Amino acid sequence: MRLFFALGLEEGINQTARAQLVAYKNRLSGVGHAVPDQNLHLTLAFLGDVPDAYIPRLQATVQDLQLPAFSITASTVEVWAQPRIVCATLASPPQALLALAHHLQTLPVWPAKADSHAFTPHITLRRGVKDDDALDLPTPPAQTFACQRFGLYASPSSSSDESIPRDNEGRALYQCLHQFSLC
Ligand code: 3AM
Repeated sequence: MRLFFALGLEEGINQTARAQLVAYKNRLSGVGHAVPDQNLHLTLAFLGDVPDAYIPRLQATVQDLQLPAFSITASTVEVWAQPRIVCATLASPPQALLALAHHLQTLPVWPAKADSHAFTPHITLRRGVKDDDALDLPTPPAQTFACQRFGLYASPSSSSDESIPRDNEGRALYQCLHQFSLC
């Protein structure tokens, strides 16, 4: 299964912030295509294809991490050429977020896929952005999210996979396999 750890940003206290970010994402019509509302997340570590037999050990290892909760403020928007996305970014990522991501990227049981880019926390809002799409994006309203838990998510390995859940527009949805609490 193709797996990644992410902040789902779905804690009850985040409802207003999440709704505002969703509204902002959906307002940028004409700039690529919006990710489904339910898929909004901040990736902490992308593990790639993990054999099912490893998943219980992965969960047990992560369950034992005792790492602190924190909050993040998404206040800036960026357009990245590779991959072609619009994303919300953090002006100052907290140290606790960077430490959590580092732990999850370096688990001995299944280290994350090496990435040529430095880890830059971001929330993908739209994909398939073209070069001249993204000029003059409106500034997003700054949104603060409490991060009290994170999840292990499965993403489809191929767009034609018929077993994966989809929204009512047929877009593939990530599946949260397990949630982990921060202290
Ligand atoms: O939406 P974001 O960028 O947070 O980009 C993919 C997405 O993250 C990322 O994993 C998340 C769920 O699919 N991803 C996919 N393939 C990747 C790869 N080979 C990857 N990240 C790093 N390396």
